[in-house]
Amino acid sequence: KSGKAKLFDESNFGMFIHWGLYSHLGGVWNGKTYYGIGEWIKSKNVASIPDDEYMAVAKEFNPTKFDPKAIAKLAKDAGMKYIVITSKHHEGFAMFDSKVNDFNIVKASPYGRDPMKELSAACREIGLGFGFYYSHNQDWTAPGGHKGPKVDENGKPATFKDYFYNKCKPQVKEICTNYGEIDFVWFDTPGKMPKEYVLELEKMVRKLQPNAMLGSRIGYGLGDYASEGDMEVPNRNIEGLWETCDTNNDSWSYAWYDNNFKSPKLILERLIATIGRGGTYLFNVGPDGTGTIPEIGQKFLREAGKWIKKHPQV
Ligand code: JFZ
Repeated sequence: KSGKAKLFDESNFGMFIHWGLYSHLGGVWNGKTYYGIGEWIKSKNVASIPDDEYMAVAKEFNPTKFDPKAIAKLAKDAGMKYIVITSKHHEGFAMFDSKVNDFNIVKASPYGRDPMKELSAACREIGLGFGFYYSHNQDWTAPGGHKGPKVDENGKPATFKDYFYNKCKPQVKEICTNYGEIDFVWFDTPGKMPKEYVLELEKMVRKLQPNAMLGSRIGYGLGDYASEGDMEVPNRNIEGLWETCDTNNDSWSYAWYDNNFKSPKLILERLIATIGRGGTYLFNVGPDGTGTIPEIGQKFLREAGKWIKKHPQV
């Protein structure tokens, strides 16, 4: 394999990072714990948090312990070849410096810095690939976003088209412009997003980042590789380039109660089963609201990495 598929096809092990305002909540709202996947806490079926209250969480979000170099080093020590991180999850909060929408880490949080600038630089420096997750269809706080408010700040009806041109497309442009060359754009949950918009995104990403790989979750079969079901290792061989994403415990994002960390042995078993079937294993960690990855998860990854390094590539 050559060209852009090279990193993906020959690397086979990457770090996925879910990190956002939900990481600060860690599975708790108003003193009550909500079990399940932490990044969904706002949704109707979980804590059903009103938009204004959820958006106000940004004022408390100050991840001063976030250490991009240490995270890049951890991925490297684990034997991983790249990092894919949530630039914006369904909650709608941009974890990067966005000029087109104020609900972002630089403008709306006391942290006031762009952690993605530093993480992308740290990856490049240490020789890792880098890419962004972006929730293109679901946006729970943007007027017109899928499962978002139906009216804007002035009470005027907002459509998906409004969301798409005011926030989604310009933000995808930002992540494809301001962080140098990136290796992945990982869209998610396309649902019933109209095809015309998905095509527009695809066209723009291909133009701005011709070497970036797009996963199949952009929708309409447009990706460069298949992203198979979450949190499982497919039990059969699959044709073509494919990935499975899995997480280090039971939630994608940090949740205080989630201590079910996969042992080094289990990480290696799942990695080998995936690679043995021709796939790539994208393994997720969830930093907490301070920016720290739970210590036990770090330890297990390093131990798995030690074993991998005993078997160097030739
Ligand atoms: C999505 C997100 O809703 C979730 O929060 C997380 O980010 C995960 C990686 O992706 O959830 C999905 C998407 C697709 C499937 C399952 C869960 N799927 O295809 O089986």
